[in-house]
Amino acid sequence: MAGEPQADCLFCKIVAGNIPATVVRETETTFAFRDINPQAPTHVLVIPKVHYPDAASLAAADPAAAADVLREAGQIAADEKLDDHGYRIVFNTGAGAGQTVFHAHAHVLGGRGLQWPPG
Ligand code: DGP
Repeated sequence: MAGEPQADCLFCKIVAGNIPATVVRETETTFAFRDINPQAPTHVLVIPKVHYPDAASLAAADPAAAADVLREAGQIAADEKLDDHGYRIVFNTGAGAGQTVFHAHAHVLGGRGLQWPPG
């Protein structure tokens, strides 16, 4: 069923504690952990505990959970003191845009200068 944990989803397994991760924050609806392949000094992934394949489908089905992900991203940026120099929240959507894990997730990136446009 939409939103339910998927047996073959890496991030559902991380939420369930079946795959270890360096946890940054957890709320009733979200889970945040450090990216295994960091692209910046701070690189945290914020995911909803419910399973949707990308951010747009999450927002359409469960706007409150999508808002929770964004709020957590902002809180992590503040906790990691990224506000002074700016940071980026990225939702890669679709394989052509670099999405490799099809469970909605926000990348929170900061701690270095970030170029625009991104590659
Ligand atoms: P994306 O390419 O936007 O789908 O981002 C997926 C991210 O997930 C990518 O930056 C690497 C990260 N990742 C993949 N496998 C693992 C894992 O097992 N643990 C952690 N912490 N991160 C992972």
